Amino acid sequence: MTEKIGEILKHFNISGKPEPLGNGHINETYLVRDGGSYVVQKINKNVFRDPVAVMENVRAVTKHLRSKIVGAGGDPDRETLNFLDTTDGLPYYRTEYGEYYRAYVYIDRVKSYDVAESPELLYQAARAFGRFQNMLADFPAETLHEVIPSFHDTRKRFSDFKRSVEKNASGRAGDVKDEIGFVLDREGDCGIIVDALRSGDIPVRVTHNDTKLNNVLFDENTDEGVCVIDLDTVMPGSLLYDFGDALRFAGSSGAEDEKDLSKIWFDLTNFDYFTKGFLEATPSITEKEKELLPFSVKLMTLECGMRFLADYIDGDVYFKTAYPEHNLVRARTQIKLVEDIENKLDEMKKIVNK
Ligand code: ADP
Ligand code: GN1
Ligand code: MG
Repeated sequence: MTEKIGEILKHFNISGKPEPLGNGHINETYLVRDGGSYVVQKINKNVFRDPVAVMENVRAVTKHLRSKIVGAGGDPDRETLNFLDTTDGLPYYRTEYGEYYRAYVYIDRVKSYDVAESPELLYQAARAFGRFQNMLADFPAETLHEVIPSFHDTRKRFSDFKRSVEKNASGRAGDVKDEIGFVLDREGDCGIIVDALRSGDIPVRVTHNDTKLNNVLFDENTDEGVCVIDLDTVMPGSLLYDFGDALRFAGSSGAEDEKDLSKIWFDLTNFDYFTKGFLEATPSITEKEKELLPFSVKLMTLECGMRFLADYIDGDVYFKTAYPEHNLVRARTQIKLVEDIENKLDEMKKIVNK
């Protein structure tokens, strides 16, 4: 059971007709134009088991970002999210059915992209994500809740994947043997970043952890990266998660759910522009992190591919899908990208060292 969205708005003291917004895979997102414009989101409770903890993280992070933006002479109403309290003074509204909603100010005159339309856009995205990480460099990591435990622990993702295949809840595993084999052949890669974090070879940082291109808003006129959004997964992590995951998505020649695999490859020009923007914005990057940049793109793409494939085999219980094969189509683009990245790792290393 859910409450009508119109009822929800009252608790944030806003009114208007909600329209669906964006192409996120997790939350239900609406744009509401009132006197001002607002984004209202229903938090996905299947993904975020503790929405109160999510909101504590997000509020603390945006407060920190706000003070950094003000300190740098920026515009805090545009460069970070600004959440509304409910009429009860809470950062979320809980319905009688136990669903959680939140609202924040819609940032106007921006664009959001689901595919990289130009290398310059990637340069801008990289600067925005790099800046974001930099602004959180002195955020007290220990105060953040781990809202999705082991989110980018690829070794754990691999064992979850194997469990999904064994369980075969949807009965689909038999139809995707080649894809399953592709993932299983790469078990050896899965521990490399988590082990480097555990041994202290690379530092733990506060990271975004979901650096999809459509989680940056770009200025409508200048295409500059204005604001990093979708802050639910901000947690302690590795710089490599943000770098790799961003290029998994934006380094691709096509959409994440492109059905024609002949249109999917890993674009080295995109990689070049993103790497340039990211390195410029993250002066504290260590030599070891730099060395692992190309590999991180492969690993984060493999991780996402195994998550899509596992969800297909589980029966589409995690990611939003628009049609029955959607998760499989997504898994196949990721697999195609991993194959291509494997062939391009040497060129990617040269670009990083340039
Ligand atoms: P999800 O977790 O489902 O990905 P997001 O918070 O990323 O949810 O929101 C989904 C999409 O809504 C974004 O990718 C973006 O396109 C759009 N969006 C969200 N907030 C804003 C905003 N303040 N201004 C403009 N577009 C937004
Ligand atoms: C989800 O929420 P969204 O659409 O920005 C997912 C990411 C995946 C991505 C794949 C909390 O991101 O981890 O990489 O889909 N977010 C969560 O497109 O699981
Ligand atoms: Mg998103």
